[in-house]
Amino acid sequence: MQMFVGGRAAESLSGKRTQIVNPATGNVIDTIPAGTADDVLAAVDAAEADQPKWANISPADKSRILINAAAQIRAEADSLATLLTTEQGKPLREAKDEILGTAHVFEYYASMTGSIRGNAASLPKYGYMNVVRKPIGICGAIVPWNMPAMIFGWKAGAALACGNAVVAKPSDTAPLTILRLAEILVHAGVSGGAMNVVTGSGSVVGDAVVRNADIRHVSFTGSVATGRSVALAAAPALKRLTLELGGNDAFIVAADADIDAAVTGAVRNRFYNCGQVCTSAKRILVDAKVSDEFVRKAKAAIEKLSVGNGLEKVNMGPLNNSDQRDTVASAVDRIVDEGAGTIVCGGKKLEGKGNFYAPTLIADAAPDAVREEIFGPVMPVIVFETLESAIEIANSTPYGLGASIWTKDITTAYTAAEEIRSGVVWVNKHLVLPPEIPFGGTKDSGYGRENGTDFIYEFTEPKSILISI
Ligand code: TXE
Repeated sequence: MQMFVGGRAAESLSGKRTQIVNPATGNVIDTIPAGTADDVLAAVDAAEADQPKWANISPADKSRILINAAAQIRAEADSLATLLTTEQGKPLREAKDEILGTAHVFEYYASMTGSIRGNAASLPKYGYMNVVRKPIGICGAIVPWNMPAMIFGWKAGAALACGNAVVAKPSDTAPLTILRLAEILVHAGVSGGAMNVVTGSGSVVGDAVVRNADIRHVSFTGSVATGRSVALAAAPALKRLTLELGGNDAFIVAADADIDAAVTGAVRNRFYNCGQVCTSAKRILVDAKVSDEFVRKAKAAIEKLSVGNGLEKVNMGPLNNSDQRDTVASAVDRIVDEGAGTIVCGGKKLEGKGNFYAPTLIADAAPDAVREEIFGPVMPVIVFETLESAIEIANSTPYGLGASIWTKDITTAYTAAEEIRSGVVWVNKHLVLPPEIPFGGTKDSGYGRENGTDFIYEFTEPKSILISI
C-alpha cells in the first residue's frame, strides 16, 4: 500500500519500503513506504492548505460526510476485518467488532459536529461575552498496533468533527487498515489535505509529528516510556497533548459476586485481542472466600480457548509482533523464577510459525510481581482478605486507567468506585468503551480524555470575544 498525503496515495520521498508481516504465519503480506521527516512536512503543507476549507464546511455537511464514511466502513466490514486480522492477528470476529465499532465512532462524531460550542454571557457594564471553540488547526494522531482502526477513529473522528486537519502516524506493524479508512474518509468528502497518514517508524515519522511546530496538538496512544519521550519532545513547541499510556487494570471479585459471571467476564476480557488492550482486566483480585472456586472455573474456561490463525474459527490469535511475545514470555518466566505465583495452565510460547503464546493462568500471584503491565494473554489471580486491602492493591501500581468491581452490594461498589484511582471504574462489567464514554487515565496512564463530550476540550481551543456596548 501507499501512504496518504493531501488526500492522495503517495510514496515516501525516501523511496524505501517496509514489510508488513502476518503475525500468525510470519509471511510478508504487503509493504508500506518508510516515511521520513520530509514526508511529514509534505503532509503538514497539505493539511495547512486544506484545513480552513474543512473547518468552513457547515456542521450539517461535516456530519453527512462522516455518516457517509461510516456507511462505507459498514459496507466494507468483511474485507476491512480480514485486512485487520491479517496484519494485527486478532480473530476475525473481534476484527469485525472493531471495524463496526469504528463505524459507530464516526457516527458518534457525526452526531457531535453541531455541538462544538462554547458559552455566552451578558456582562453588565461590559457587554456580551462569547466564548467560541475554534479548531486547533492540525492535529497529530499517533496510533498503536493493538486496536488500530478503533483508536484511529477516536483521534481522527474527534479532530475532524472539530474542524481540524489530521496527520496520522500508524504503528509500523499495523498500518494497512488505517490507510484504507483514511481513503474512505476522503472519498466520503473530507477535504483531501485534512486527512493524511504518514507511515514509518516511531523514531523518525512519529518524532517528526511530535516536533513539528505547525502541528498544534498530538494525541498519542502507546507505552509509558514513549509517552514520556513524546511529552519531552513536544515541550519546545508548547504543544498540547492527549496521552493514553496503557494500564494495569484491577478486576476485583467480591465474595458476594456472581462468580460465574465474573469468571466469564474476566476470561473474555483478559484474552480478548490476545490480552493486548490498554484497559483489559490485567490483575484479577479475588476474595479469599471464593478464590479456589474462581481459579477452578477460570482454568476450565481458559483450557477451552482455541488458539490459532485469526482467519480460522479460533478464540485467540497470536501476539502482534515477536518482540511483544518475548516481553510477555520473560514477564511470566520472571514470576515463576521469583516463586511469585503458580502456573495453573499455559506459561509458554507455542511451537510453530507465528507469535503464539498459550493462554496463561497464574494463581496466588504476589501483587508486587505484577505491578508492571503484562500486555499479553496472562491472567494473574491475586487473593485478598478485605475490600480495603483489595483497593490498596488496585492502587499500588503506577497506572490509573481502568478498574472494575464485581459485587451485588451497592456499598462495596460505591466504595471501590470512589477509592480506586483510575479514569474509568466499571461495576459488574469491564472494557465496555463506546465512544459516548470519556476515556483516559490518571498517574502514569497519561492525561486528557478522548470521546464522550470531553473531546471538545482536547481538540478545540476557546476564543473569548467581548462585544462592548
Ligand atoms: O509502543 P510504543 P510499542 C504498551 C504495551 C507494549 C508496549 C510497547 O505494554 O508492550 O507499550 O509497545 C509510535 N515519537 N502499549 O513498542 O513505542 C509507534 O510507532 C513518536 C500500550 O508498540 O509506545 C507507534 O505508532 N511516536 C498501548 C506508537 O508510538 C513514537 C498500546 C506506540 O508505540 C515514538 C500499545 C517516538 N519517539 C502498546 N516511538 C496502549 N496504551 O494501549 C514510537 N512511536
